[in-house]
Amino acid sequence: MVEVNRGTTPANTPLEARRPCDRGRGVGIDWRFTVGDQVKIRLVNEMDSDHPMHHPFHIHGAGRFLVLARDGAVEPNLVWTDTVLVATGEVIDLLLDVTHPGTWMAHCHIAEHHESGMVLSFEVAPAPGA
Ligand SMILES: [Cu+2]
Repeated sequence: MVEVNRGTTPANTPLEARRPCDRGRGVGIDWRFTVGDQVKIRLVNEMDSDHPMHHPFHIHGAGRFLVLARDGAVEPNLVWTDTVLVATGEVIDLLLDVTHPGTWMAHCHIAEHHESGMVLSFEVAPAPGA
């Protein structure tokens, strides 16, 4: 069988997600939110990664999000969703509306990528006084 793409492993398909206000690369992913938060998240799918391709990014039940912009261009059709396709080389800005407490997962929806490490878990605390 001809190999079209290199095999994916946690070493060559890292999921690096950070808030726009975070600085630097490769910082640990430690999302901690509270119900009621509205969080901006930037997804960067680097063209020069070891495994450049589109990634359907999904956030489990913590809430819903809007795609605010793609490559800096404001998204004209704001629709609540839980998954967005991040094209190769694309930068997407999301606004996550956090509505449900618990431990949740965010990941690429391609099973091979998820299993090779494009996944994180994060915590959502209940709303104060709840
Ligand atoms: Cu993927």
